[in-house]
Amino acid sequence: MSPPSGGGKPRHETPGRDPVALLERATTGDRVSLARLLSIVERGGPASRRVAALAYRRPPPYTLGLTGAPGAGKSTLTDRLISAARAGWPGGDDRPGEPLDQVAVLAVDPTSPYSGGAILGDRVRMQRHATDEQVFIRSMATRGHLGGLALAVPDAVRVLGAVGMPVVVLETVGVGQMEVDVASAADTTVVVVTPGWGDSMQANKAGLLEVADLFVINKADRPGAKEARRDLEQMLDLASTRSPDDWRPPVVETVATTGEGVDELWSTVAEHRAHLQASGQLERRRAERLGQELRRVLTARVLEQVQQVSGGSAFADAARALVGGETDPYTAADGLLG
Ligand SMILES: Nc1nc2c(ncn2[C@@H]2O[C@H](COP(=O)(O)OP(=O)(O)OP(=O)(O)O)[C@@H](O)[C@H]2O)c(=O)[nH]1
Ligand SMILES: [Mg+2]
Repeated sequence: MSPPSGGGKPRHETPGRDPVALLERATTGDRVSLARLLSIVERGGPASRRVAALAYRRPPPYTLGLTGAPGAGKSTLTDRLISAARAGWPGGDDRPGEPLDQVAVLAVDPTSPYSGGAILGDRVRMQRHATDEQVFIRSMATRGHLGGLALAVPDAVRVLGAVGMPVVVLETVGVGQMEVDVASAADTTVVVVTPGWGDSMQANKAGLLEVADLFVINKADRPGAKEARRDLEQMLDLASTRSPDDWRPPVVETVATTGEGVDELWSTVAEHRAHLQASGQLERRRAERLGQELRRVLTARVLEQVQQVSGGSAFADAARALVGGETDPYTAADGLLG
């Protein structure tokens, strides 16, 4: 599954649009094919269904979600995490200390219409890895099909896994419901806050507390880190009474700009991963997420059907019959769906 590392990589001729051929080429390290597969998934429609049909039959990658308010330092932190991740999982793993072949980053911005790797800031902030053949960075935004990002992101993650990426870092901006949905598509969800009034409170209000497996107080070089930690620990004290899980989200302080605390963050992520594996929760969570995904696809399909039906002549007839007092909306709906 691993692509050839280093130089001497054969230059691939422009791949076509056939998902099977694209996936094959992407698996051997062809980034153009991988980018094309992700574009297909992002656009949605029949072609993306063919890609999903292949990707979901291969194992998923380990997904690390990073979410938090705009400017919290997620990209700077991701850049540092890439270096830590490339050194491998620290201990406890089947391949302890062995370098990870590849790392993929999916930067998701639900508030931006730009996409396809066009988020310049992310590129600049992860610049150190721009020339690393084994690091793949891609941005995704709202543009896309019915159901949007909530469908496209898990598909993209599966494509990255299908081509052999062992770890995918999912960076999501913001604090809304969509972000919570995307963040919770990860195996380990990291909520990034910064010192300063109300930031950790906002994480609580936005429902991020519910999905956080661990908290990072980034920009710990600024005043207020202690207070932020105290706020978070207090919220966790209250939350832990209702949590059936025996995992209390740790709070890690980092300075992403210098890399301080990043090794601790990475080893805490590894601890959480080991906890999920040992307790059988990894399988349970993934099964739950797949069920949720299936519900989303069903909802999107039913909505499509409603749009189709309500645009047809049978609908116009039924509406006229309603006006004429010849039927009722329930009987009419039964007729249209039948
Ligand atoms: N002082 C300080 N500044 C930081 C730290 N981490 C990041 N920054 C700065 O904060 C700014 C935002 O960093 P980004 O990494 O782009 O933050 P982000 O969360 O990815 O931002 P969006 O993707 O726009 O939501 C940059 O100017 C960083 O240099 C830190 O630990 N300390
Ligand atoms: Mg960013």
